[in-house]
Order: sequence, then structure tokens, then C-alpha cells
Amino acid sequence: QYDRAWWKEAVVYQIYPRSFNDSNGDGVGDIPGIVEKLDYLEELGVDVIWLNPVYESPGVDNGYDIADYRSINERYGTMADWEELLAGLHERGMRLIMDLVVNHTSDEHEWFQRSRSSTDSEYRDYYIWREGRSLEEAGVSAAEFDPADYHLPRGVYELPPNDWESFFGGSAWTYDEETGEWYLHLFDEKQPDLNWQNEAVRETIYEMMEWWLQKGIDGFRMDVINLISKPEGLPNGEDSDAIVRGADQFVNGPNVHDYVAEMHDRVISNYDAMTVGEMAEVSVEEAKKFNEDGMSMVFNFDHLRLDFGPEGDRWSRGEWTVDGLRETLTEWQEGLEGDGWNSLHFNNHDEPRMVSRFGDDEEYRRESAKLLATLLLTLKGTPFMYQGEEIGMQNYPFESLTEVRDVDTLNNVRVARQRGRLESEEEILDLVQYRSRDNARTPMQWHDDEHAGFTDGDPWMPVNPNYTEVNVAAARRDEESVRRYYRHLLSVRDEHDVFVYGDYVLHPTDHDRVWAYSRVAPDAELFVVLNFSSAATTYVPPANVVGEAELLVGNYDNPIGRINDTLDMRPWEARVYLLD
Ligand code: ISL
Repeated sequence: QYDRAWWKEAVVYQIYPRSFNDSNGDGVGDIPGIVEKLDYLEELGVDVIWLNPVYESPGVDNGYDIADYRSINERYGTMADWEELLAGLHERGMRLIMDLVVNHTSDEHEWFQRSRSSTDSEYRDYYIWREGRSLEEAGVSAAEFDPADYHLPRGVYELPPNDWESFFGGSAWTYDEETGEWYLHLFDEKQPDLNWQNEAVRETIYEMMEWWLQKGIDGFRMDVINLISKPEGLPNGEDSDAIVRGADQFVNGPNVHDYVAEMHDRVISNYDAMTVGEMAEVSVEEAKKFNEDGMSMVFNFDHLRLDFGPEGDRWSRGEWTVDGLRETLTEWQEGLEGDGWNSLHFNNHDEPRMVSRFGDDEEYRRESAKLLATLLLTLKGTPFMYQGEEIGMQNYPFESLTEVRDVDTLNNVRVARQRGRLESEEEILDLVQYRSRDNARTPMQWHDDEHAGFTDGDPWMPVNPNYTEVNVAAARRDEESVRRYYRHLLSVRDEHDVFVYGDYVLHPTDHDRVWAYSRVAPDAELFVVLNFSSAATTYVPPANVVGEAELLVGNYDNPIGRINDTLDMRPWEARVYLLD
């Protein structure tokens, strides 16, 4: 009846190892710490663990700067620890997907060390090296030019090969004194981009992927995978509204589908593996092409840009609306129906906490966290939870920039200051509090002892001061906890195929706070209604759902076993009915 796949039926739980559980008191989470929590994960009812990078790395971007793809960072444990983790998950019927970061490596990777050593190195072409431009060539006057913008050594007076910008702020090129050329890095200067045009690069990556799959992993989350193909000649950016300058050239570049399809044919297709491609920016049409290339699903971020400032600027603040959220997610739900598959996510290690962003993290923290859980687990697609979401963890109340560790935040703040874009220190702090990736990276809150039970030492990131109230132990004692609600939703989801395979059907409404939809399968139908507001309201459901129904899930007591022609919705109320 359905085009079934295990990864369509699965719920993924993302673990950011640095911040999950520290077993040896060095203040940094580790793999044995995750092993200690395997029963916790099983009890929660999730099916797949996605582990952020745990490979050898100098750690400027917390592991997204990999120095050796085939080894485990000592900080996190040993390969034997990792094997124990994999075995422990498999014993419990769970699976493991690993982070694949192959747009770039660390500059401390041996390939880059060799590549930078000489223009004749056999590794030179593993990365993207070019000569700089003279001011004349670039059409820049001497008055406009500030060598400090490019960290140029004394006596070097030239511009980078093109005008592309890094996602972490500033030019995407760094001048290297060894050979007097520049290398490309779409992220930090310690994350040089690999040259995917070079067949040797592709081959060695495929071998590495094969090696992990042979060890028994169940798939990959592919970091910024739609940035791997850069256009011939590396032309300047043309679109001044692009997410960063040059993005119109290197996002979904000319050969990206060839590479992804090749990767699938050569490696993935030999396994029963799932893949999710993280996309810096992607349209529904483009996503379908990735599905055709063999990718199980992509992460898109359209709904996580609704609160960006004017011109889509991440480092300024705009307001999201329920209309916008509903419209954006509906476009993806409808767009991929039949010939594609969605991923679903409202937070991860790069994003603020969802309850602080889309909910009410004060009076209605629990209710709104449950409403967002309901949305995550009743839209069509594979849901991705992020650690701490199940207890309703919130953004961190940063009081000063000295509490920030994240390279992305720090670099972007520095560049914004240089360019006079952020006016006052107050404005900066405000934005950091709202937007910084570190909001998601504070330690997991296990109980109300010191450091929330995350570590016996000094945590690498401060613990959110609300840990005395918001923690797993407290959630266990509480009948109404967010965690209990997730467990219930996850188990109900397992019992009814319609959660996975039913079509999404929007119920159009003028209501600016309510979102209602059905999930329709040949033999079952769900009706979902969500009140995104700290105020009570009434909603008139469509006539065709009114009548006898079973309330499968709800975040308030609700004895009524039918859908009336008017629904009185309490603050942040969420209900899921199974129609009779
Ligand atoms: O953080 C961002 C905004 O949410 C993005 O600019 C982010 O850098 C982009 O989504 C890519 O993220 C991924 O690759 C980065 C790494 O820093 C992120 O942690 C990772 O998820 C570079 O590897």
C-alpha cells in the first residue's frame, strides 16, 4: 500500500557530543557519556541518533574542521568507545548516522598541509588555490583598499581572487605566505574548501564513506553538501541579496547533482542507508532533484529564516508570523508530496532553541514546547529532534560576549563592528542572545545538582541557570512534563501509519494564530489543530471533520471525544484527533 522505508518511519534525535554528557570530568561531553545514556534514549522512544562530528579536529568549529576522517578525537574517546556506542544502539534497535563534512577539511589535515607546501605538490589541487587580483584588475581604488580586511602580510598589496564572502563573515579567501597564493574557505579560514572537480578528491572521500558504512553505520547527515561544486572561473557574485556574497555562484553549483548522484551510485546504493543533505539554501524543485540523485531527504531552512532582518540578513532581527510559518511549511509539504520526502526540524546545534523562538519560553514554556512537538511529529516527513528539546530547554541569557564560544557568532560580530553595521553594544548583545548558535550548545540538563549533572568538572560552556527547574530528573517526576508528552506522541506515532504516510491537507483559515491540517491516508485520517498564542481563542473547523473522533494527543485535559463545530482553544493548545 505504501512506499515504505525505515527512514521514513524513524524519528531522529541529534546529539551534540560536546554538550551531552561528560563521563571523565574534563568539562567536555564524550562518547562514553553517550553510552551511559543509551537507556535514556531508548526509553524516550527515538529510533536514530545523528551524531555531530567526533573526528580528529583542532576544534575551531567544534569538529566541523576535520583533521582526520578516520579517527576519533581523543577528547571524545577512542574508536573502541565509538564501537561500543554503535553496538549499544543496535542492540536496542536504534541506528546511528554520522556527520559527513566534505565541503572542507581543517587546515591541519595532512592533505592541506601538503597542498599548501608548494604549487607542485601532488595535493595542491585537492583545494582551491588562485592568484590574487591587483587593485586595477579588481577596479578598486587605493583609497578604498584596506589590507587589514584581508590579514595581508607587510608588502603584499592585492585583493582576493574574487568577491565571495565566508558564511562566518569577511572574505572567503585567505592569502598564504608559503606560496603567495590564496585559498578558498566558505567558512572559517581554518576550514579550506576541497576541490570536488578533482577526481582523486572524490575517490578518496568515497573510500572513506565506504569505510564507515563497513563499520556498520546507518547513514550520513551531509554537511553543506550543496556547496561542493564551484563554477568554472569562480566568477564574482551577481546577486546583492544573496545570503552571503557569491552564494548565487556556489550554492547548487553546476556539477552538484553529478557529484551527489555519483556518491550515491558508488557508495550509498550498496547499503540500506539513509542520507540527509544539509542545504545552505534550496528550493522545492532543487530538493526534488536531490531526491532523484538518491538522497533520502534534505534539510531546508526556509522556515528558520522567517525571523531574519530586512534583505534576509541573519545578523539583524525580523518578526516571524504564524501565517509565514504555515505558508512556508505548507509549500514544502505540498511540493514534495508523491515524489520526494521532507525532513522536519525546528532547532539544531546552529539555531536558537525552538521554544524561545517559536513558543513562549516564560509563562507557557511547557505548553508551547508541547505544541511545537506536536507540529514536528505530525507534519509529513522524518522528524529530527535536538537534545534538550524533550525537556523544553531554552535560549541562554547571555550577559556578555565573553560567554560566547562560537566562531560564527564571534567572527560575524567582529565584521559587523568593523563595517559599523551594529550600532551599540546593547544591540549586539540583544542579537547574540536571540541568534547565537551557542544558545543550542549549552550543556544538557540532567538534574539539579551542580552543572546540571553534565560534568563533575568545569563545563566548557556555561549551563543555563534555569537548570534547577528544567532538567530530566524533574521531568521524570512531573506527570505533565514535556518529556512525557514526547514519549506519548512517539508511541502513538508508532501505532498509526497515517502519521508517516498520510497526505498533508491544509485547512485554509483567516485566523492569524491557528494552524489546522489533516493527514489523510486511505484508511485513516488525523485532524491536527494548533493555537500559536498565549491567549485563548476559538476556531471553527471545516465541516468535514466535525463529528465523532478520538483525541489521540493533547497538551491539556480534554475529555470531549468529538470535534465540535466551534473549538475553544486554550493558550498554546495542541490537539490531534483520529477521525472515526
Ligand atoms: O550557522 C548557520 C546559520 O544557522 C549557517 O550559516 C551554517 O553555518 C550553515 O547552515 C552550515 O552549517 C554547517 O556547516 C558549518 C558548521 O559550522 C555548522 O555547525 C554546520 O551545521 C561548517 O561546517
